Amino acid sequence: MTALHPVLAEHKGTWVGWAGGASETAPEPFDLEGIHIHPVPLTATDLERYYEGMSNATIWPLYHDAVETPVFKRRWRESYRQVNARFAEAAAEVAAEGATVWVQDYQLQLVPAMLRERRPDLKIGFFLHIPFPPIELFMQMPFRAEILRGLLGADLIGFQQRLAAQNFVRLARHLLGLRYEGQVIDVDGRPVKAGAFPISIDVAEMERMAADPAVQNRAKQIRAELGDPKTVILGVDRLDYTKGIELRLKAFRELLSDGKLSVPEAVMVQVATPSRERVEHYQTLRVKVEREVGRINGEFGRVGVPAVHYLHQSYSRTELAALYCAADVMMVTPLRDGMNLVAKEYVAARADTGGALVLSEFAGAATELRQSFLCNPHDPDGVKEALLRAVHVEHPEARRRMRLMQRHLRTHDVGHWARSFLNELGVPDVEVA
Ligand code: GDG
Repeated sequence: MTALHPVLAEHKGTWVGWAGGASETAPEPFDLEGIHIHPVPLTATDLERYYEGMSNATIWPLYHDAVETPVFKRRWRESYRQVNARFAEAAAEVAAEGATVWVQDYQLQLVPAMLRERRPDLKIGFFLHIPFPPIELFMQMPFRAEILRGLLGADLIGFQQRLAAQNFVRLARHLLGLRYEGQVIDVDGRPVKAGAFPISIDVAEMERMAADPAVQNRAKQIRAELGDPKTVILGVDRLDYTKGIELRLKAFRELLSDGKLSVPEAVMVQVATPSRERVEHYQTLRVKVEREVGRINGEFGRVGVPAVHYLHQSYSRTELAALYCAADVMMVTPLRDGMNLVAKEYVAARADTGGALVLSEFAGAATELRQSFLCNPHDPDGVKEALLRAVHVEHPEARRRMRLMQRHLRTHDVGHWARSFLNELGVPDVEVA
């Protein structure tokens, strides 16, 4: 939603989305910050089966290289169908004749086909924010053909990466025997296009926020509160097992233990925003991360001087911007990530052209942010080496890298993402679901 807000406001679109919380009925539609909101309710059972179950314990891990074992349960599947039908119904109800509906993400993969059936007059786009797995992995999905047919209800299916789009067209041939030419699949005579549309951020907004004197002062204050260390290393993620938080902590611990880094010259700040707390994988992860933080602080901290400042909390956007400005090294080390907006936010926030980004090759952002310190998150020594290079990079070299990445982002912001997708869909005016 954060990424789509400027797009929706600009196009005066209607947002058909979860009302938040558990309830049988949704509030009446309303307007908020230039956007028309049409809430859809989810009951407590939907939350458990559709959202926490099918979406976040089956599809999420399966599409992220099965870095955690996907859980398959039949009753979750039925709930996924029901909720997708509810969203399709709501979109069919609010969309004007011939309108465009843009369906977002893995929780709604059946919606394009359901919507096409109800409203063949609509133009339908779908964007997947997370990776799309290779055929071998996707084939584990119990109702795989139904999901694929659901997606194929769209006119245009957008992915973060070219490879994901390729996985998809190959899968359509493999599973349903559909023919394709380039990225266009022939679905019973109807062309369905797959393509890569790497998402981005509101770059100008982040630059403005980071330049705000209040944010700059807060950044200085954060550094002072940390004891004015030489090097502040930062991580900002939802507490999710795909984000590689543990491996990053381990790299830091080993560098302290090797004597390559020391406290208090170097400190680490890890913001781990609470996420999906009722899903078991996430509960286990929290225990592991907190154990590692405890271990590092136990071994390398002193009274009043922790080595890792661990914050299992949510922050305001301005506080995040201040943290970005305060950090010498940003660590973004996912095992697999569709894009990773934090990496882009950090680069955009560093208009002072300081700072260094350590970035996993397995984040979609790595395709674009080539001047970061890239690493393979599966190789602990590689991660340590990238972190050390980022810590010791000379200032002119750091500035050169940052500037090149900033130049790229200024022309590839979230507006560019939305326009590219919608242009490809052939739309001047849009409704976004
Ligand atoms: C999915 C895909 C893809 C984080 N903590 C706080 C907070 N955040 C904001 C960040 C950033 C966003 O949340 C996280 O975006 P990411 O891209 O890093 O990761 P996912 O949540 O996994 O997003 C991902 C994305 O969709 C978009 O397509 O890039 O690959 O997994 O904007 O700044 N925001 C606030 N307080 C926090 O504590 N306000």
